[in-house]
Amino acid sequence: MIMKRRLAFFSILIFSILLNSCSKKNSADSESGAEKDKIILGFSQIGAESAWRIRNTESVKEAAEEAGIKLLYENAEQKQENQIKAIRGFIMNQVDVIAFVPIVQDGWEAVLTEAKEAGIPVLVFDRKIRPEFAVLYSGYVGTDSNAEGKSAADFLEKKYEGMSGPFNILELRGTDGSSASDGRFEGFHGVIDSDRRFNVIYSESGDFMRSRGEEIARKILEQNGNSLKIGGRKIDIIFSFNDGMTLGFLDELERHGIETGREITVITVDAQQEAIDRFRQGKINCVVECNPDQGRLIMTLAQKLVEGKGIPSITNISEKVWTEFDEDAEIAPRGY
Ligand code: GYE
Repeated sequence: MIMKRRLAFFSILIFSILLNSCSKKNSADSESGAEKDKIILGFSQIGAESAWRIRNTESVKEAAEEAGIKLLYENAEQKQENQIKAIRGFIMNQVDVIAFVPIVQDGWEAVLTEAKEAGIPVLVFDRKIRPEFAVLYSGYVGTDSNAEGKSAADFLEKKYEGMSGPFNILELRGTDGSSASDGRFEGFHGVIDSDRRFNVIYSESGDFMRSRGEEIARKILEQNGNSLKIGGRKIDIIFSFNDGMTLGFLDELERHGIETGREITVITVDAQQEAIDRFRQGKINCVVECNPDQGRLIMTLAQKLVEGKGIPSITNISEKVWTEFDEDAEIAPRGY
């Protein structure tokens, strides 16, 4: 498809050169000239697994338009092999710069080596790859997943301060092997594992998907006589690694008349509008923000790379945390 677009672009170019040689220069010609001078950014997105991701993609498209950058966009539909194919396509088409969201941390060495050999700078965007491959790309831009997990644990330490426990935790992980999920896991466990009051008694991956959050809740309720228990033990805390899974899980609990926010503490990550609304209703106790609006940053860094300038090896987006302790805090409308 990219090849076709590239071919189409060259055909238009050749056509306009021919036209130019037999007629006076007109506005169509100068337009194709401007097109030709644009920076071409190949962007491989992982898919549309969550509302967060959909907003993230929009943000990149909007920012490219605004910056006058030509975007070659590929949606990998949650498959790493599609991402590798897309990146190879970008290399073949000799784009000026590549940005991609690595669905998981492993498996990028070969394709990134090819990009490096072709002299095309690469931005690793939103999710990280293994640190040992840092020489293969120009920089990382995105969220700090470790810090997000730690914020969730810090909230628990504050909320349960002075209480003896034990407190049973149900954990909903995102895509295993992704830095977004693994980072949140490490940040969270780095704090709670050394506090004996907290026990994670159930952990499952819902792949960051709302439908999976709902499915997991349904399964647990079915197996435990319609109450939120695991093997007879009551769940006190739900930590879900993204809003999509949280909302799916809470929808299912609500259908069974199970309320959250008082007896059951809920922590979620992302801060999409629906999660903020439930936070306002007292059904979610802590929202750790993960900001999807990273498009402009990508364009600024892409432009620098094309100009041959250096960029920082890590650029983190600033993020907030809202908890029941500051429930009156102003939260700007989220827009997604
Ligand atoms: O939290 C989630 C998603 O990679 C940080 O991916 C991102 C995560 C985000 O689909 O909703």
